[in-house]
Amino acid sequence: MTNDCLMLLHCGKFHLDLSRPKVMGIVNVTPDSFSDGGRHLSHAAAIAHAHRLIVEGADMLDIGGESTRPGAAAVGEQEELERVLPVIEGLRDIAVPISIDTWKPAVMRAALAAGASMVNDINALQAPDALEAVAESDAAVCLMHKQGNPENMQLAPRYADVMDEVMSFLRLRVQAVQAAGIARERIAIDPGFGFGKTLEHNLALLKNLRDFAALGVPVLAGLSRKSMLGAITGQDVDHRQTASVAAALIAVQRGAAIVRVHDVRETVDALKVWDAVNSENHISHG
Ligand code: 9MG
Repeated sequence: MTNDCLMLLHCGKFHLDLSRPKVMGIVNVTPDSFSDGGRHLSHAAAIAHAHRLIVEGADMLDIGGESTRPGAAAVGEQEELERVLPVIEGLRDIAVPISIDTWKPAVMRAALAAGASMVNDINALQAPDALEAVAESDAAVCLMHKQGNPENMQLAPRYADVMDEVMSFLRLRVQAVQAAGIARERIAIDPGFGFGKTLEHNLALLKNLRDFAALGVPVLAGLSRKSMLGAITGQDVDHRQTASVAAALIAVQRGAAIVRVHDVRETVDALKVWDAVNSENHISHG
């Protein structure tokens, strides 16, 4: 599938060609993800899961040690480091970029030193010292919009105009990040589906996702298994795979360059079908 943004994303030694959409596989290293008791087993399970996602076709991995679900409490820096670092170190030699999902500068620095080449920050590098932590590396960064924090963000999301506010926020953050010395080729943006948004807000963002591409940097969309899909389908979180694949396809159709997903194999297959229909080099019938 050719996407209309002919862009590269520079993630350390990796230069991702985004003329075709990329699939970012989610590896959560939180107690509820690999709840097998001991820490060593959790790390081994997370590493095995990451390898499985690569076999299934993930173009990159997003590793996180702090849950960002609505209502989730923050974890301490040391705890987060103990969760994610052994996993990143265990994946150091894989052939796809590793993104670290964190808003904490100390975790960013340690993860980048351990082999990560992208920072996925739900706080858009607004924490003190976060800009510097990424600027002193050659890593890429994803700047996400949110209203509030995971603990309180779904209590009463409110916008005068959700598109206008999210676009303005991301425009300003791209400017701030560039001013800190991070080149445009290292920046992606994300409207932050479900982060301080009602179903109506999320639908408005998805309908108008293409407008974000006008900011001139790749758009990442994370819709996988989110409660907006539960609200639409009536399915609980364990039965939102079909809705998640549909949402990823819609996001790509509307200009997303990267989709962040749990169900890599299914998303990759769906994108292959889409690509076969949309690519210029159709299979000919002889
Ligand atoms: C960590 N995380 C959870 N949901 C996310 C989303 O939608 N986008 C990004 N960038 N990160 C997310």
